[in-house]
Amino acid sequence: MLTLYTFQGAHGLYDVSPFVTKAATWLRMAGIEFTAKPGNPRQAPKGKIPYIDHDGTILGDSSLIIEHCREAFKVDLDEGLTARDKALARAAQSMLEEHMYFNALVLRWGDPRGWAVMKPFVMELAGTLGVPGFLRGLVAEQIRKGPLKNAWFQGAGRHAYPEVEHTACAIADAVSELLGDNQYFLGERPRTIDATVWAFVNTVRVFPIDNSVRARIAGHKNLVDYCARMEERFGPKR
Ligand SMILES: N[C@@H](CCC(=O)N[C@@H](CS)C(=O)NCC(=O)O)C(=O)O
Repeated sequence: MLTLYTFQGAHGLYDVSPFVTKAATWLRMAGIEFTAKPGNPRQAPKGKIPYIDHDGTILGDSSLIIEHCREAFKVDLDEGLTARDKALARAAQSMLEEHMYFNALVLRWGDPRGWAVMKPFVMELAGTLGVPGFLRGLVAEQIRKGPLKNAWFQGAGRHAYPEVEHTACAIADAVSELLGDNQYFLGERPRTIDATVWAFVNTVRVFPIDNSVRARIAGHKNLVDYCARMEERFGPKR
């Protein structure tokens, strides 16, 4: 039995965390049945979500989860890829997970336009954890410090918001260029990298923050069509 520990959906997204969406999408792509349950970073093996419990094996990190499941369930979505395609997938993964992610973090948790959307969500989450109404605003501000600290140490958090948007737009342009006319990121077949590309692009595309990054993605027809294609075929459901 496989349990995926997640955050929570919002605004039509399967999960507000692109890493959770990536893992859940890959499991769907691989045809592996799983149950999704709310996770707790304090109980996660690496202090982060997602993590899994697979017949008693507890494992954190979306990429390690995918590697584990690939072996355990004998599914290889990347069969026959060239070394160059694998390298391209690795580059795209790093660009989205280690760079775009932190820019999106700043635009969600730091930029007032993002925080206006995030704060009610975090307050509601605090409510589900039993925090009384009058304290939820304070608790949300406290929780906000965590992601902002992470973004500060990574570096994105030290830039002005327009600079962060500029970088995130450049990444969106790069993904669009690399996708080109392909149906999926590396061609006509969905591969592991599509779980990452779709999760990160679609999360920024859908999360309702009024900034230039969303507008930039919306202006790339190939990205919009790709997101719709992935959603229809592999979008995980709660
Ligand atoms: N490399 C990890 C990153 C996971 C990650 O950053 N998760 C965030 C949510 S998007 C998290 O759990 N943050 C909680 C925290 O840092 O306390 C993966 O691929 O799963």
